[in-house]
Amino acid sequence: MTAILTSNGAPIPYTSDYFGALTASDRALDSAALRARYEADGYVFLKSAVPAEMVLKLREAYLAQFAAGFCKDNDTRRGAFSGQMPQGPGHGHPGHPAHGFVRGEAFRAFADQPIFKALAEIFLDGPATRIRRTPLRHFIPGRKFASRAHTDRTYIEGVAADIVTIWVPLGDSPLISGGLLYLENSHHDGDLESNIRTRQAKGEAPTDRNHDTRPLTHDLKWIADTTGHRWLSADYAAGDVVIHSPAIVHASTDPGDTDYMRISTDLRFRRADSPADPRWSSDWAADDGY
Ligand SMILES: O=C(O)CCC(=O)C(=O)O
Repeated sequence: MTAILTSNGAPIPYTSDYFGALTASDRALDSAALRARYEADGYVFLKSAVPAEMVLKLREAYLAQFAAGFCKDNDTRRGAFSGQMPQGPGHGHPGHPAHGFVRGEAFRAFADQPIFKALAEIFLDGPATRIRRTPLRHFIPGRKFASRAHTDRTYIEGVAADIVTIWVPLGDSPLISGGLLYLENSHHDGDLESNIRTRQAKGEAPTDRNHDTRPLTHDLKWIADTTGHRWLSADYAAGDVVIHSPAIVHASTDPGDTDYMRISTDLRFRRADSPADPRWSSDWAADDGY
């Protein structure tokens, strides 16, 4: 493991001052115990929650949409990057494979499996409806591009108790390939977002995107130093999922020294009796502005 990681190019030392381990929960816990973990930690990390083979098949089906030569050795099952960038529209824009894939039968059938709804219903403590807009993320080694620190509630309307995200890595997703990180206990830090918003307004919060104030920052070291919270990481395997609260800050690092591509999806559910955010009622497109 390299001693310095980056996120959107901003460095963060890979030390115990900045990083800790995500704690996996036992799948055998009953609903009340899982809810208690969610309440306490802001996330529940479940190993092997869905069959790895099903996840790997979806990964393969997605990568098969790209032109020959994109995957190393044309091995769409493993999904290593050949070094040959795809031509055409940017990720998730109309005409890009991800745009068509989230509208296709294989992806919908995956997202609509009863296991995900059943998990959501545990954490929402009642009937859940899947939110249609479902981003497909794909990070290509060699590029300094990662998820910026943010909370989901910045992007989707609704109170925290009414919405839950199930983050599903589509394939293995170790830290070196940019697996998701959670800012420890940030969901319990009531002043965190407002403090950072104040600093953003004064121009004191580092950003690589002046036009977009929704992310808290791209600088994961700065936010850890500023808030006193560490980043929690895991070497996710195909089949693992993390259920997370709309109030927990999360982000990712740039892919490091690996050719393996991190692909994942965020399934979102709301309580069936809560209001729907109309912006999230269509299929995801990277240029939909939400
Ligand atoms: O996969 C990512 O990098 C971002 C995921 C995310 O923001 C989410 O699941 O809410």
